[in-house]
Amino acid sequence: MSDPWWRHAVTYQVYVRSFADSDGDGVGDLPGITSRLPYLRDLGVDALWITPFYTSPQHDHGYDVADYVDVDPLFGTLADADALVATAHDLGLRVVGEGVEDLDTLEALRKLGCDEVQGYRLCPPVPDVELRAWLRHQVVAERSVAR
Ligand SMILES: [Ca+2]
Repeated sequence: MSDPWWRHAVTYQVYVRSFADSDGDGVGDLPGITSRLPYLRDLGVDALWITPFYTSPQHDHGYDVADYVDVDPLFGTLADADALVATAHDLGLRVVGEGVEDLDTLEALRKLGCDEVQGYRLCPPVPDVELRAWLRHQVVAERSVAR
């Protein structure tokens, strides 16, 4: 069985709206994140997990997406997203894109160069009973490895 990179990575989740504001409008944005990537790398971060930055009416702080394949002007442009991913990779950081609700989003995040993607389309929430069973299985597996 393969051992994926993210199993051992320090992953920093960035909430775009609040992380870093590059233009002084009071809202964090993609260029703001890009400007702080060296700082995150110096902290020992291996990967950046970026919350949704797609076009949205912003009733739910960007999670109410109107267009999964474009950047909300509040957060920047597609060119800003390209620059963020390219800069992250230049610094040796991996990028996780969030909000894969359909195949168009998956393709758009892959085109940007995201190393991993996450979202309901790929991994819908697990029912409580299944999650408890999975956690029990993990604990048993860890105990048997420790012996
Ligand atoms: Ca801003």
